[in-house]
Amino acid sequence: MDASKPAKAVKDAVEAATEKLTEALRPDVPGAPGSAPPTVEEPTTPHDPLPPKKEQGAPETRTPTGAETGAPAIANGQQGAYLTTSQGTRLRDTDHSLKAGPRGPILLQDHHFREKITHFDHERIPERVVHARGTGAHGVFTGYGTAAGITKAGFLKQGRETPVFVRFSTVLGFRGSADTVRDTRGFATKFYTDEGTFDLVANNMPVFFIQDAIKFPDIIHAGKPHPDREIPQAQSAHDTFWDFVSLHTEAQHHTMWNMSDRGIPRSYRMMEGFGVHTFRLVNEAGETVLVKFHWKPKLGVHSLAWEEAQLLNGIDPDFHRRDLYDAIEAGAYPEWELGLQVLPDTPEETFAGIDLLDPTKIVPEELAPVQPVGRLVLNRTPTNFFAESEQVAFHVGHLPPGIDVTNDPLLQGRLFSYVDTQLTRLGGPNFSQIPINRPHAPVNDMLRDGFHQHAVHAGVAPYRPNSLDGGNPFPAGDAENAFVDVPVTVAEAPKVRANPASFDDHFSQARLFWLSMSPVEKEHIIRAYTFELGKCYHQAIKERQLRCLANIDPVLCAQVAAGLGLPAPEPTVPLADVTPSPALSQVGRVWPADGRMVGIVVDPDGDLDGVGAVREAVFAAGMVPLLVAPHGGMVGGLPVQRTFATARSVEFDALLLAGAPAPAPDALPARDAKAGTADAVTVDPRVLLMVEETWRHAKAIGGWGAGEAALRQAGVTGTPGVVTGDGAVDVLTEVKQLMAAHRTWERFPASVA
Ligand code: HDE
Repeated sequence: MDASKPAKAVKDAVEAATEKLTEALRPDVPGAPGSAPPTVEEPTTPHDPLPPKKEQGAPETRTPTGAETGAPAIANGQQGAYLTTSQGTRLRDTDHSLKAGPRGPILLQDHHFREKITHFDHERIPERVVHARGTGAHGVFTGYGTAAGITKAGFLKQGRETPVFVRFSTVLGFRGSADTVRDTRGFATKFYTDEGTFDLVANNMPVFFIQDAIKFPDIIHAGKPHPDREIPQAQSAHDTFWDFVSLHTEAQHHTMWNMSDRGIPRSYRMMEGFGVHTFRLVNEAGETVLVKFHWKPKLGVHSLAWEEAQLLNGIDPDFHRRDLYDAIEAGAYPEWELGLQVLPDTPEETFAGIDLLDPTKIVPEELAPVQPVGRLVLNRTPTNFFAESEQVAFHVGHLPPGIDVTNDPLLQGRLFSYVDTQLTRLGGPNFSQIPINRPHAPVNDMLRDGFHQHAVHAGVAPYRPNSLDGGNPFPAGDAENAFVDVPVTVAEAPKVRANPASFDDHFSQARLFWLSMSPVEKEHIIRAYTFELGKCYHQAIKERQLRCLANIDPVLCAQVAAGLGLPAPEPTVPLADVTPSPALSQVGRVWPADGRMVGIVVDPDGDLDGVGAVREAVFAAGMVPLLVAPHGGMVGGLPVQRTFATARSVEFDALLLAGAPAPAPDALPARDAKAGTADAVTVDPRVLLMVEETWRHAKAIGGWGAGEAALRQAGVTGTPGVVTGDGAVDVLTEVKQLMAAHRTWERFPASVA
């Protein structure tokens, strides 16, 4: 490093140079593995490791105690051109163990062999007990300053930029499970603020299954695969889940959210996030308010169709992960606004009759609007999944001055669990020193030693008070921005294992959610309950859950009962008289289509007019075009991304037909079962299947020229959401408008009001 330049300048220069190089290597569509195209022959000329891809970020290079190092991010990766041992000794050969002659045996002295195998034997760490399946991205949060009056937290100050790392996840599935299962999604954000790290460990649903943390192992044991056969994976459609939620009725509200379209998001980019609990904010003057945290996605809240989700679980189990990375790589940076529902901090801790300590309740936005306080943009993917997404460790107790907790009994339990779990998952008490977890604020914590200690602490007196280290570290006060434990008065009360009486209402807000849905969303909820309960083995469990549904809504109960072939029971409690909250519905507005995938079917033997222009127009609209052709390689000078054999409609948000390709040579059921019976058709049957599925999933379809004829053959011309015309780009313009509403909802007729 050039010692004459400040470290930060060197770091910026290296990163800028890396950016330039990778810009030059940038492929057309996202997803290229590696930052440079490979050669057919094995490369043999030694050179340094390739730079990361342009969109890849990495943890800032900080010391274990939070100081800037000035080193570029790549300083944490492999160095030099030559293969070495872990100690940096160069090696001649890593393909043959050291043997007594070519026929062996292997010699115990082969330290390279032993090091390589031993390290490999220990590559895996325990997966998270919940939220094991997830994926992360780097970004930046910018405060609007609108929260300045209610909290002293600096990262919310106007224009203040704070680096963040976000990890999205499912809850139930194992680390290798599919992304698009029906489940709650985690939405955990680490803000590396200069006043200490703040973790907002949120979900995409605003309520939780249980009111007291002591029940967390119970709900998770019920949701995870059955312990005898270890099935089913990553889903709630099984007896133990429904056994628990039907007996433990406080779970009914969250269960309703899971059965709604929120349980199958289209993309992590299109999810809301909720802190669930009520938190307490404190300002410079020591005044407090209660708040609920909300993330509002710029792209709106959208979901998959259930059949799409099911198909994707097989066709692209990494769908959400890929979608996030592809969007960032394509420059369609996902964005959210952080918002607060601000509620008065009264001794009762209630608002409009809603107990703010009950995590099974929301405060409808119509009663307390969500006020925007900042903007989150995700603009970098990890350079290394394990180092970043896997090793990131969140904790609800990572709080900066200005944000404090409440007595919500679920939150109180979480305050214990999150550190505890990292001890085994990350192998000891020093997990905050792992690069992705390093704070960006100076750390002087008197914590010492332990497994994997990365810091080299000086001094002799890690205790307080001391005189041998000159009294350091010193306690901070208000003037030094110390954390504020708000001195909330705790009412005198007996020690009991009990809930407040207000926690006994288990059905009113499930009903509120149901009544807030549009007809098509209600249909999806009916179908989800019917499907999930239909997968249960035992009749008694289905009957018990129907009793719960009867207490939520008679129409919902009757429809699900009919699907299960069971009588609909009568309610056992009076139906709650609630006012619907239109903000809960996902349907009826328009949103930007950034980062959406558009499949373009081309016929290499047909007229390719307009294909190039449409492809450019899709790029220009911030979306990603994927050319689909009978074979790989190039068509009309353009690269093919999918073949009829590899493509499936569920990968695309819209389908464009630029031709009517005849059945390709591989359109044989024996080669590709999707081909079905190819005999009767003049268009490749896989293209017709794509059109049929896209139509069934209510997504936009467009065609021009011969493409229009293919749509006619598929029998969809003239139906809602199918655009035909002469000009390719005009067709795209209309298709884009349809995509803004996410789906052509008329194609899903509803039977309930
Ligand atoms: Fe968590 N939760 N949780 N949780 N949670 C974990 O921490 C726990 C709860 C949430 O991407 C674990 O590091 C208890 C609510 C997310 O790394 C563990 C209770 C909400 C993530 C844990 C809850 C969440 C976790 C597992 C009941 C939404 C993934 C691994 C009181 C507001 C974070 C880990 C990531 C992860 C405990 C309830 C969100 C075991 C005891 C409510 C997004 O510590």
